[in-house]
Amino acid sequence: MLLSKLFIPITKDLPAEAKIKSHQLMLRTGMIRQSSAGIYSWLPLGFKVMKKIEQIVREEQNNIGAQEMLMPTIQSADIWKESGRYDDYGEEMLRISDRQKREMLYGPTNEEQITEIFRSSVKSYKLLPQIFYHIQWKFRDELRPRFGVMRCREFYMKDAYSFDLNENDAVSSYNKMFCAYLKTFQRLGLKSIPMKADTGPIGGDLSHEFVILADTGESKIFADKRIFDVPIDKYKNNEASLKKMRDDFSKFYAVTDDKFKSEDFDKNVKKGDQIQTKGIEVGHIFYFGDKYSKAMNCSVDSKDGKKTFVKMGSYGIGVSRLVAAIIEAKYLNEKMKWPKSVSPFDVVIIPAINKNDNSNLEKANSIYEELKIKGIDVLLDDVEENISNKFKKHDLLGIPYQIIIGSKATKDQFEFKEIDKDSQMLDLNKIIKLLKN
Ligand code: P5A
Repeated sequence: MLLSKLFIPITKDLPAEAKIKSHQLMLRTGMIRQSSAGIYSWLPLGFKVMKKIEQIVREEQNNIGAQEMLMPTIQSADIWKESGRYDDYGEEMLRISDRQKREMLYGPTNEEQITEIFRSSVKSYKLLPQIFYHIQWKFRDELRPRFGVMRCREFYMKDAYSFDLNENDAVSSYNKMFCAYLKTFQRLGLKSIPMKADTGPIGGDLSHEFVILADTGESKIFADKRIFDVPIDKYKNNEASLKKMRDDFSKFYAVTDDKFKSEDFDKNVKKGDQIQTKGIEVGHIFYFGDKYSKAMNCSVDSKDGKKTFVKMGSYGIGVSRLVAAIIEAKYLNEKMKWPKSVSPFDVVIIPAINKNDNSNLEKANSIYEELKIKGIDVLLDDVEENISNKFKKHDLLGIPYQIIIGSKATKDQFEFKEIDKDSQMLDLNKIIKLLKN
């Protein structure tokens, strides 16, 4: 992509409500534009990052055999009346009526809808277990939307739903998802900690929030610091190994503030290992047994012919929130620092462009073409602008690698720089090798 063709409407005047760095940086780099309170448009740069995050989330869901589908954003109130949540959900739910005066709503989550789909087509235990997911917009009429896309009203979520015959199997599904979440956040360059948490309006009694540490986070967390050292790569993708992983994490105290009791904290964690800090909730998983299946009469015939209400869990990742959460976890001074896996571009070529001499731009162009052929997602800064302004801009954008075509460049050696490291002179083959790795 040529920078001259990329729509990045840089905003200099920040609104007063942009209090945290991720919100400010997302506005400054034209990633998002507010359309009304807590509702945003995603402009090309922001959208590109969000799509990369979405794809990693998708791959890790597919890896555990979850099946992707797509449910609508607008739901009928009838199924919510069946589950009993139509009234319980309160003012956070955006209620709509259509021209026939039918009560509809913009989905804040999809437990009812997936249960309705499941009950009308699955009748036998033989089709269990099943895990479905979709990646879809949600609406929650938050009283105080804030921090940009971190807590907004319209947001993009991956939500998955598991169906099992009994509690034992359902806990295996829960463990699979637990592990998939840790892997997903790791691929996004984040260290996430699973914390025992309250279940709120989703319900059930088993739940973990996945939290990443950040001073600006809204979740207060209390943990044994040794939980940070539990490795996640050594566990295999089989039932026993996944159970072991969850057990290994469960050995260490880690809770959000609604589960916190100071006497438990002191009893379970020695003083030197206690951490109390803040974090951002990027995912939340729930096991709620037959809460929805019973209320909505969703049962299957078990082996002995008895009707059994299926045991369900639901599992959410805040895909749009993650864009802000990654910035919040990684930024340094005024600079963004994208992990390679989600950076809007793999590399940027920065030629020093001189009005009377085209040679740097020509060199940059031929490197650009070569990198594109090699499948590298490359941005070429072809804008005629002072080189120090260019560096400032790219510091702000946080693309992890730069190829600088200036006075140091020779016929076949170019200055290659990894963000926050010293640059080195390399030929194009070496650069391609490094970028491919
Ligand atoms: C799990 C999937 C649920 O809704 N039902 C389906 C369950 N859980 S949750 O914890 O309420 O939300 C899941 C994740 O969505 C993100 N999130 C938000 N992101 C931006 N703005 C919001 N207002 C918002 N609310 C929730 C969080 O990452 C949360 O973990």
